[in-house]
Amino acid sequence: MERTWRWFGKKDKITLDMLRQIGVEGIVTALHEVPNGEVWTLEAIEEMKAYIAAHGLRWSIVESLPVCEDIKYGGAERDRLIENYKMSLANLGRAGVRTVCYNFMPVIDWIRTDLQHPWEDGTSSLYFDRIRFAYFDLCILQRDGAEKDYTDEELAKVVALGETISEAEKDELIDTIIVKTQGFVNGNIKEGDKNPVRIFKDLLSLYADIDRGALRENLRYFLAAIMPVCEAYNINMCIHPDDPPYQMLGLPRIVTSGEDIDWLLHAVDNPHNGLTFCAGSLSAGLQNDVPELARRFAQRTHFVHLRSTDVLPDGNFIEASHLGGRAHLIELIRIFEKERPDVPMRVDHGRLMLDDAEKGYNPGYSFHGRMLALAQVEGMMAVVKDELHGTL
Ligand code: DNO
Repeated sequence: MERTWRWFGKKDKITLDMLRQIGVEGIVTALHEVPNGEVWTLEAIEEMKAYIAAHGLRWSIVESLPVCEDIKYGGAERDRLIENYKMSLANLGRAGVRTVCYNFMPVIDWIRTDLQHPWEDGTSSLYFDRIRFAYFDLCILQRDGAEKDYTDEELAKVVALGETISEAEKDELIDTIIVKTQGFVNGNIKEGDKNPVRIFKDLLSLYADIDRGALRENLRYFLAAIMPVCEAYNINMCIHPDDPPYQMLGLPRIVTSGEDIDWLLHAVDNPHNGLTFCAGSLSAGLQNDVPELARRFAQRTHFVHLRSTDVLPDGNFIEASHLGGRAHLIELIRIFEKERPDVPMRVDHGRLMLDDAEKGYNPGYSFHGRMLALAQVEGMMAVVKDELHGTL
């Protein structure tokens, strides 16, 4: 597998020179400064590509070319925005950047409640706490019908939390769930936006009439519309699974399981319609046997995210070590090294360790934590390659 790294552009505190030193071959990035829905120009793409090449690296993957909400819920602007998306894809193709990661999660991309959940060894990781999330849903958003999504026991715990949570903790929860984890991935809400809860509730209301079936049809419509451009420019689209892979906030989520992936790959049965195999996201759903999914979908996987989670008995989940957890990365590496030896892979998320916490990196995207994970993954890759080809 190609060793890639998610880099957030020239403003990233982690420089391309640093990445060369740690064995990165390919860069995963986006034109983060272009507002969602606007066309990525050929000039801007070529400028980014040349900057990366000047540092001895290549631009391997776009993560992400964001899909606007209008396309997801089928709003009035859908066709115009799809035309813009096609123009961006064509420009990427002209520049020779041919793998594009995107997601089709309504309103909110990945969801976590804690950015610095402490580990015993002094490091910290991302975390999802179901009761704190339920508190956000029930007591901060005050979403209609939210109680139906939680058990009586969970509702009682939310009431108990309400008695102790401080205003600062409430603000932090809002900031984590809908601002800090979203802004930097070109989400709907950015740092500094006034009244994020209001914006968020307005966004949720766009999906009042959209169920899983309707969202699937909108994904099919989008993919069918862009496939001719993907064929013309040999671009592989790779959809990112929902993180975590289950229904939340009354929103439909449609990339949660083998059945969902099977549906979307068949709905538009074209090799350019493929998958980002995000092992971490898939592993957070107990319905998923991650190596089994890798075996099933390796041929339509164009990009791999190596990360793992542990799901705890109360429905919480924690980002595990890359050497542990439900994703079983060593088995995934065996599968992909055999089936798709050239597929790009990036380590996904890392713990905060050493001086990472002081640097203000984007949540999940620490330097030392990811570097440690990359070293672990490289070690596993070397062993697997030796098993397969006796190359060492
Ligand atoms: C979070 C990321 C996601 C991912 C998008 C892809 O860490 O894995 O934000 O980049 O969902 O579109």
